[in-house]
Amino acid sequence: MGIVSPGFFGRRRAGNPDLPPGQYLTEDFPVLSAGPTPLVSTDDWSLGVTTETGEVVRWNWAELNALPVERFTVDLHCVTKWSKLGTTWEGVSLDTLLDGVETSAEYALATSYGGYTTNLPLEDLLDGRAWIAVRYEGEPITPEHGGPARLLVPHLYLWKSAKWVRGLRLLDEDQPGFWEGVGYHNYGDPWREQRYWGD
Ligand SMILES: Nc1nc2c(c(=O)[nH]1)N[C@H]1C(S)=C(S)[C@@H](COP(=O)(O)O)O[C@H]1N2
Ligand SMILES: [Mo]
Repeated sequence: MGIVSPGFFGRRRAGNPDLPPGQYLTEDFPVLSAGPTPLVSTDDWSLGVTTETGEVVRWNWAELNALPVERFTVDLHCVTKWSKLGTTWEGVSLDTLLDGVETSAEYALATSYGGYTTNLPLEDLLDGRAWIAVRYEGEPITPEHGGPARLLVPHLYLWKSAKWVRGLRLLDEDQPGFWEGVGYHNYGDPWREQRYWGD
């Protein structure tokens, strides 16, 4: 019989390779909103991309849904330590959306109905890593989870996934968003546990 450290098995039991450090699994879908839920009708909804030169490209609901909609399954990691694995969404990839947008900006600030903002490098929105999601588990996204449309950037902590998204500002200089401005990490990689400023 070999010598086996109990700590090794303990970690193996707890260790889910899909779970970033410090996170726990949850089956339900918590709602985290910094303010009231804005109720935005799809008749009124639009998404505007504003480039660093001030050019605006805008899609209304029908125009967004006329773009190729992808179905994708991703894991969600909230900075408050819950993770939800294997969530399935439908939405338009930011690669598709930004395809015809002329820009040399390096940063993006997502803006939401209700006033929320969050920032990230523009490249993190590209290469199949970010979507404007319009459906969750086969149904329209409920208002509390960001419907009619939310940004999803699942490789970063979930505060980067702006609910009720209404715009993307493409910027030459980084501009902190709502949580980033009060001490959350500017980038927010769950695998490097970048929760707060200085992590
Ligand atoms: N517009 C907006 N988007 C937001 C937030 C918010 O308060 N307002 N909260 C963020 C945070 S901290 C998290 S964890 C997720 C929560 O998404 P959920 O409520 O669908 O779980 O939304 C993010 N997007
Ligand atoms: Mo969060």
